[in-house]
Amino acid sequence: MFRKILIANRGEIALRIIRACREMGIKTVAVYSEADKDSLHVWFADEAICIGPPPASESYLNIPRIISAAVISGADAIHPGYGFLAENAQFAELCEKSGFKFIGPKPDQIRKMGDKMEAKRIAKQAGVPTVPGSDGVVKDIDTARQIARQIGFPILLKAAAGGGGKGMRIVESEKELERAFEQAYQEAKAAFGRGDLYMEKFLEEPRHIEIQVAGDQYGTVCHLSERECSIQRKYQKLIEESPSPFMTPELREEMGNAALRLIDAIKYENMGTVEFLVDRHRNFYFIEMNTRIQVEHPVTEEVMFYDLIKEQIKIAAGVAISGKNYYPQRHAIECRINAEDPAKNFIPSPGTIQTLYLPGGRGVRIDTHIYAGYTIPPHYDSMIAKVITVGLTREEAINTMIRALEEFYIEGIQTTIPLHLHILRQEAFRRGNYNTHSIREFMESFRPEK
Ligand code: MV4
Repeated sequence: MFRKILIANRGEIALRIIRACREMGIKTVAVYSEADKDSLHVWFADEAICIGPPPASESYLNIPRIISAAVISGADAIHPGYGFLAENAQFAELCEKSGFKFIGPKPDQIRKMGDKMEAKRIAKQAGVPTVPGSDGVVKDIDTARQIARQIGFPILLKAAAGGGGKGMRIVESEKELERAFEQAYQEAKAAFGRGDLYMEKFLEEPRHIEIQVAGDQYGTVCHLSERECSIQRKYQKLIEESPSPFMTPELREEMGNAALRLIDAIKYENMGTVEFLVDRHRNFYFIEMNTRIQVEHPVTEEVMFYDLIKEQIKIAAGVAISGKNYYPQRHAIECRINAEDPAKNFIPSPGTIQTLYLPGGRGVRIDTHIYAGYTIPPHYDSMIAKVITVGLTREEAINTMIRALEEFYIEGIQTTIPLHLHILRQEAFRRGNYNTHSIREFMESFRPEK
């Protein structure tokens, strides 16, 4: 097992990893930017090293500084968390070349799944259903027109280098195609340095359901069932839950096996997530794979009684997994609390937390790095806490969540808590009758008091 792990991240996920390490008897090294000197991850780690000024490009994304911190501290492994360098193949490569175990997949596995078209090609070859569309890059507008005629409108243009919704464009008819193609290409080129586009049939009102997977260094794979993440705004997830209210035992078996075929095809080693869109007829289609631990991993932990971070560390250290799949035994929901003002179009609301009461009691888990007196810096992601509730039934988990969010008391900044409460009280949500478009309706009836 590792003796000392450097955590190349900040905020709640850095804390989450530090806590797992402490329980495993592994020493921890925090890295932090000048803006994070009063952060809890700095306090809770055994050692902490300042790696630069507030902008992420000069600190949490600065590879030479992080590797230097690992050298100085004598760490034997690096955990990237999520975001920042978690899916940077070059970073993973450099960690290993510098003698540190990267707690994540092999660089070529990150690379393959990072290229969304390549990922889709591998999935298709492994017998995983994919959305009908182009086979690879759509080279020019004539090819685009030809494929669109085959699959039918509406179609979706996606950036090969994209992911997470960036650089996507819906095209309703042939007369819009040429302009959309040009715009999407330029946008992708500006955002990712690569304009390549691929095309898919646009699915109407799909659900976003993802399968948690794990693979070890000996080729053994398993899945840990699904999370439903259909409640998203601007491709940022707001609420996640497990099991999905739309799931059936048969669909879970099929989607789980499909996810395993994909990771088996690349001999994936690490925790990972295979994302699918599911239509109203329960047809499912692979869209992308995330080769990291995810923000919403706690909902899986709470329904399985399985510590995903500890298991991830063990896999990196060469421990074998059993190969048996896991199924939800309870129901869990997560609400992501952001320091944003939902009354002012979600404008970020950094600042000092004057007063704080965090909810507790039965069935409530809070993953957060905030405390009374803490100043939220403006430089990073606005997520400040995750509230996870668990119950024997979905209804119980929802009712506990409402109770917990009503108890959550925070002064000094604005948060997305009022929006969460509004969504949790919607009849459609309570019935489990929602999809990736439902957020629009929920927002329309949302009247934040001011
Ligand atoms: C789609 C789609 C409909 N049809 N692909 C958005 C983020 C990226 N991961 C994939 N996304 C979508 N791809 C086809 N062929 C609709 C979405 C989509 C979406 C997906 C998941 C969660 C929320 C979403 C909100 C709008 C659109």
